[in-house]
Amino acid sequence: MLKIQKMLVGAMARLDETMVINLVKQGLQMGINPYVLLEEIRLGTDRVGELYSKGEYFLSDLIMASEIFKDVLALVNQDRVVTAQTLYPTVIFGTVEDDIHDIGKNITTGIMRYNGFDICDLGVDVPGQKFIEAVELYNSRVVCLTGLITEAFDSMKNTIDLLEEAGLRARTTVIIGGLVNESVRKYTGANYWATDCTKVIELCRNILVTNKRIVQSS
Ligand code: B12
Repeated sequence: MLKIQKMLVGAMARLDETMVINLVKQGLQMGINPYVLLEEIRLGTDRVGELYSKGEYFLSDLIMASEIFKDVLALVNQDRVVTAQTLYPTVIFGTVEDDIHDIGKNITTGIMRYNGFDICDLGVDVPGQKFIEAVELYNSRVVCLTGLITEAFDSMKNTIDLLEEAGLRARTTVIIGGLVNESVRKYTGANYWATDCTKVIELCRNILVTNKRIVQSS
């Protein structure tokens, strides 16, 4: 790993905004993939979360972490050309009910749009019924759910149950992301889980182009 990347993790964990921004600028000038830089910053936010859990950081520090992340995203997106033409059917995306974390969602939808996916982003704290309405409206085959707090797992499950009740489950693939794992996938009934936002591109291509669902090995 390059020195710059290691330094990014530490700078984010210390919430040193000036340092984070300078390192990102340097990284971009060196031609490092922006998403590699974002991933290091994400690792730094994990450290922020740990310190918050231990009572060493406070809510204001979580807010600071999200502000730094937003500034970095703005910097990274500054010179990006948005893909004009979308290549695939609409993917429905949202942070589930009771949860307002949206940084990971915004990064993932950004990457997907850049790769030619049309995204209907429902925002944060989205009630299950809104996802159902969007699936019906866009005739979508993929729903992506973000959740970072424990309460989000029930909201994800509820959303998937509602898809079932509406008779839409069989034709809809549900991918969950955020602070999730295989146990959460099983609990919620989702088809896939991912914490690496780049994986979603391959998954969605398989589903939308070849109409193929692969069995997830975690
Ligand atoms: C920043 C932050 C906040 C910000 C959020 C700002 C925002 N606009 O998003 C603010 C300050 C608002 C906040 C509030 C709260 N937070 Co908070 N927060 C965080 C923190 C530090 C970082 C989260 C983050 O943005 N990470 C960076 C992004 C890039 O990572 P990511 O979301 O995981 O996304 C990546 C992947 O998961 C993936 N991805 C994301 N979505 C999807 C979807 C799909 C389909 C796919 C494929 C991939 C994918 O792509 C991304 C890039 O790789 C985490 C700590 C942590 N370890 O995560 C705590 C954390 C999530 N928060 C926590 C808590 C407790 C709270 C509060 C309850 C605090 C409070 N007392 O009020 C509230 C909850 C509010 C609510 N109802 O949602 C806990 C949750 C614990 C739990 N298990 O429930 C954590 C884990 C901190 C901790 N260790 O205690 N928080």
